Amino acid sequence: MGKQKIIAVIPALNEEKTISEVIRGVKKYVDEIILIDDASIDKTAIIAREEGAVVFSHKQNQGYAKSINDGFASAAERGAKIVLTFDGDGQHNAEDIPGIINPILSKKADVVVGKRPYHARVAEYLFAFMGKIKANIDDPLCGFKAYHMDVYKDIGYFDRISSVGTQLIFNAKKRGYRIVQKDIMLSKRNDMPRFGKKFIANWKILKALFQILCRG
Ligand SMILES: Nc1nc2c(ncn2[C@@H]2O[C@H](COP(=O)(O)OP(=O)(O)O)[C@@H](O)[C@H]2O)c(=O)[nH]1
Ligand SMILES: [Mg+2]
Repeated sequence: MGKQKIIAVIPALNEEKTISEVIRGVKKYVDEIILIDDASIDKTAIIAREEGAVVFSHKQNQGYAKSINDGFASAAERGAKIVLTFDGDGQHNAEDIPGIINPILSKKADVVVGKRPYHARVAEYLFAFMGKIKANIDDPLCGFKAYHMDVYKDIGYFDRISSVGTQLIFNAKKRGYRIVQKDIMLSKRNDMPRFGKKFIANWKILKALFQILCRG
């Protein structure tokens, strides 16, 4: 049996301060890195390309979920067997990648969801409560996840409802795929989250929560 191609998809918005180190770390564990630059106004795309990532740049900001949609489509075209999503801001630690990927490599899981030590926002606690009830997942909003490509191909899309990166795991659960959780480390971000200030970020998460409950 041949080696399974592993591709990391990194959504990034104005992450020029951290992206170089993030790519260098992730590169050690995956075959390719696809970075979706969502109309960054800084050097994110240039640096990512220099570091060897395949970079797609949106002309206008299309958001986190749409960016990962594009990343998955490209990963499928490039023959990925496993896709990993990872943040570009340095909050995730690349040393956690083997722990996230190994359950899929050893066929013990179809999807692996990272579990952060704490939630950053009030709305995340509500979302996590729903995730626990619906799919027994403690941290559905964690951006660090791995998927066997068969799951994505079976379902046919990553996200259609701006679910902050969660629709595929809920669909996977519905179809009976095996989902495993792994504790991950979480570093502090020294500047503003790109997801928005407190109120905006909480609002986006609440909207995603209703979308999953009504249409997910
Ligand atoms: N492509 C894209 N990436 C985004 C967007 N907003 C945030 N990100 C990226 O998604 C990751 C997580 O975002 P972040 O703001 O750190 O969320 P937090 O960790 O929940 O505070 C980072 O790599 C961001 O650069 C967006 O609108 N588009
Ligand atoms: Mg972050």
